[in-house]
Amino acid sequence: MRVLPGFVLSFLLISSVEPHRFHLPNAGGKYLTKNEQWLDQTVDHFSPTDHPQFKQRFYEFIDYYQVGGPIFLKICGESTCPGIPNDYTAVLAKKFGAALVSLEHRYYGKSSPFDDLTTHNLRYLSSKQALFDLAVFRQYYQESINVKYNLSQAENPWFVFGVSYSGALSAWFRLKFPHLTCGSLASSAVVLAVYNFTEFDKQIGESAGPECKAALQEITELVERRLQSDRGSVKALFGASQLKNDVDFLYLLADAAVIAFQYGNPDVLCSPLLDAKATGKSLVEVYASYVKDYYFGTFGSSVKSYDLQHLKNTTVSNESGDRLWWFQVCSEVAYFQVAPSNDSIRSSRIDTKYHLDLCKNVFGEVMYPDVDMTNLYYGGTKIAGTRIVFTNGSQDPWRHASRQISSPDLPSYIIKCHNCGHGTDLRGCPQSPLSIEGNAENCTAPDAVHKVRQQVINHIDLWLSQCKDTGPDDDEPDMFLASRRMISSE
Ligand SMILES: *[C@@H]1O[C@H](CO)[C@@H](O)[C@H](O)[C@H]1NC(C)=O
Ligand SMILES: *[C@@H]1O[C@H](CO)[C@@H](O)[C@H](O)[C@H]1NC(C)=O
Ligand SMILES: *[C@@H]1O[C@H](CO)[C@@H](O)[C@H](O)[C@H]1NC(C)=O
Ligand SMILES: *[C@@H]1O[C@H](CO)[C@@H](O)[C@H](O)[C@H]1NC(C)=O
Ligand SMILES: *[C@@H]1O[C@H](CO)[C@@H](O)[C@H](O)[C@H]1NC(C)=O
Ligand SMILES: *[C@@H]1O[C@H](CO)[C@@H](O)[C@H](O)[C@H]1NC(C)=O
Ligand SMILES: CC(=O)N[C@H]1CO[C@H](CO)[C@@H](O)[C@@H]1O
Repeated sequence: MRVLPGFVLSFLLISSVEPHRFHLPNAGGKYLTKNEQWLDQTVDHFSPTDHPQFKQRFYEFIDYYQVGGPIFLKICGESTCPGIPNDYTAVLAKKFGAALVSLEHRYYGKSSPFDDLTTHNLRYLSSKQALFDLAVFRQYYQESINVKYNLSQAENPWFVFGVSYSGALSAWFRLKFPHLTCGSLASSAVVLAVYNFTEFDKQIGESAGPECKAALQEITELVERRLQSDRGSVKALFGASQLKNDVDFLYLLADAAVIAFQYGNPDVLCSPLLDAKATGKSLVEVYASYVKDYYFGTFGSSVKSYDLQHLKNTTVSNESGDRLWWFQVCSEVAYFQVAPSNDSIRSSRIDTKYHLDLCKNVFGEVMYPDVDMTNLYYGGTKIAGTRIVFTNGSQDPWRHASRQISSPDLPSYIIKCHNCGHGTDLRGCPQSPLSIEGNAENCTAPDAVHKVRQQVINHIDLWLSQCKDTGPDDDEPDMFLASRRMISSE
């Protein structure tokens, strides 16, 4: 998943759209607020001597807030953060009488510490710095809401939320700063850094089912063959002539199939392919129509995201997210979506070396994602935090980088249905077009979504109420009463 900075489509705003980034469909203009506020943030939290600052963007929405109630921090991940969308987190905020706040991730959107994104300037782009940003913001905002309500030293109960990479940040925030939040929702949270992420392709095969999978494999073979004989025409057929490197092109083709399953539209892809098989139409041509109409059209991805020239561009723009996320991939988390050695859907030319070469090419120096250090720092699937609720969608290829097992302190739920993908608990299905408030009526098993949502609500309710008893500071004013029960029961 390349997951996200924003471009406007006529009816849908997608924040960044390739599957090697987790591209999450965006809110399409339905925001509770887009009113930017700014925080002076430290560029390097780990330097003992040097403390330059940059401006980091955040948003607040307090219409649902009942004084003394909880503060919900919705973590923004690897994309521009244009505001606070009126999504399912907002539904929860209303239910709990919570203030909603959201901080843009450093470097993305308008929160870049540097004017130029050279490799050297990206040295402060990491999840570790981002978590520290969240901690600083949490303290800053607590003070500012105290001032607003003329309270001193008050501590509201906080809860953090995130999906995908920001879901991992949500879990990691609770792990590393347990005194700053009562709990965390980690939706489709990729907490395990994986070097050769072959399970990703395998899950696509399982989500597709045997016939659609076989059709996709046949397409890969046919395209590979045509790349040998007539490279130019097959790229042109997909509108991707600008990609000089054949494997970049094959990567685009793999991603295009992934998003159908990742975001809950399997039939948009598989129905026409199975029909082509049955009626003898050209599979490659039918796939090319899908890529152009759906992946580039409806979904809003672009060929550019796969173009090395674009990834090398160091100018700060609304399209910098591709480069920034690759930097995090190449340095910290990998998730290299390499072809499994057997029964792969994607081309076997998409291998480990392809990814390492891309990193070297784009950033101009040898980079090696130190996944062992990342997992050592956070614990991977053995994360030893408490009060974190994990959710996964059954069809989502990313779920294999999420937590595997459930325990009382770290409950984990899987939502099973034909179109349950990435972040389904918060976003519903399908996610393109997205029903911004996360309506689940078009999930093939709405009850599966409702059940997990109810569990999530129960955990939030319980953990907010327990927060005061176990909080670090017994002298706090008794501000937690409002959070002991939800404001409304549905
Ligand atoms: C970036 O901004 C330009 C100019 O404002 C706009 O035309 C373009 O669609 C935007 N692209 C994205 C990806 O948001
Ligand atoms: C704030 O609280 C102080 C002390 O309780 C009080 O004197 C003051 O009038 C309050 N100010 C506002 C704006 O409510
Ligand atoms: C990843 O795959 C490559 C190529 O198959 C192999 O050489 C390497 O040892 C693998 N690395 C890990 C950490 O699995
Ligand atoms: C780099 O990106 C900027 C902003 O999108 C654009 O104006 C510029 O032309 C790009 N440079 C190259 C060499 O493509
Ligand atoms: C390779 O995949 C096929 C199809 O799933 C399976 O039947 C076969 O056993 C696999 N071979 C190996 C060596 O894993
Ligand atoms: C569910 O699907 C129907 C038919 O496509 C559509 O009209 C309706 O708007 C969808 N509902 C939601 C909440 O997306
Ligand atoms: C609780 C639960 O079902 N978690 C699932 C999350 O995804 C992983 C990977 O598929 C499963 O192994 C877990 O069972």
